[in-house]
Amino acid sequence: MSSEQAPRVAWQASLFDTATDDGAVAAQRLSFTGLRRDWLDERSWIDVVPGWVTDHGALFDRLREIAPWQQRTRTMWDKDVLEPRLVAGWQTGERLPPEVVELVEPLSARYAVPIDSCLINLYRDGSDAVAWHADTVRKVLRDPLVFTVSLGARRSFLLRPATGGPVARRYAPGEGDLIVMGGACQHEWHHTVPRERSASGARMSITLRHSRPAAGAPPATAPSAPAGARGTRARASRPGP
Ligand SMILES: O=C(O)CCC(=O)C(=O)O
Repeated sequence: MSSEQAPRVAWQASLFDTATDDGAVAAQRLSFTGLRRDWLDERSWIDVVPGWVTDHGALFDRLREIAPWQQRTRTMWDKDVLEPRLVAGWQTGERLPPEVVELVEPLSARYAVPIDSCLINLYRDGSDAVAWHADTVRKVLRDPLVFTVSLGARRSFLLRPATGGPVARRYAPGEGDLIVMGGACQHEWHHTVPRERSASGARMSITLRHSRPAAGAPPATAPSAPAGARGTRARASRPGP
């Protein structure tokens, strides 16, 4: 899918930006002052920064235009099916767009991790979704951090223990919010963006990850995932989450 074929979606992105010519709003851009940490249990946490990207509409439009979108397939019950979302990624070492580099730098500095992976997901409408899973980076790193910047319409982002059971936490990120999953989240918890008939338009999530440990972290001996924890099995020429 080339940039001439930027996906058409129902989201008039730039109408939703907070005016960045206002000095106070400009100061909030990529600032961590509104950060809240929610503990899921004694080992896993979620950081939330509402409205971290103030000009989220413009960023949505730009990435919709320039990202190398792909329709991936996944194997389910021995059949190849289309993944219900579009995904764009950059190989390790490939130059990220400056609009993404701008997000990576403050996150890398605050959380003391070398971010080296970026995948962007486009949920075109409420029928696009991602099933319960934990990110595969857990297999190579102990307690990886996963950063997600949500642009566009708000969608449910749910968490439950990897061993199953009811939804334990609900968020509704969109419009520039930042969510960071940390601690043992990828080992002991699962997350999902479910189908949502009432979704008000398209949502894009920029997911950023690291493949080397955080500064001062214990050695990267990844604990084995609890029973029931499994990764997604999407296939594409670019790396998965
Ligand atoms: O879109 C999101 O917020 C979640 C994406 C995700 O979990 C993934 O791609 O592994």
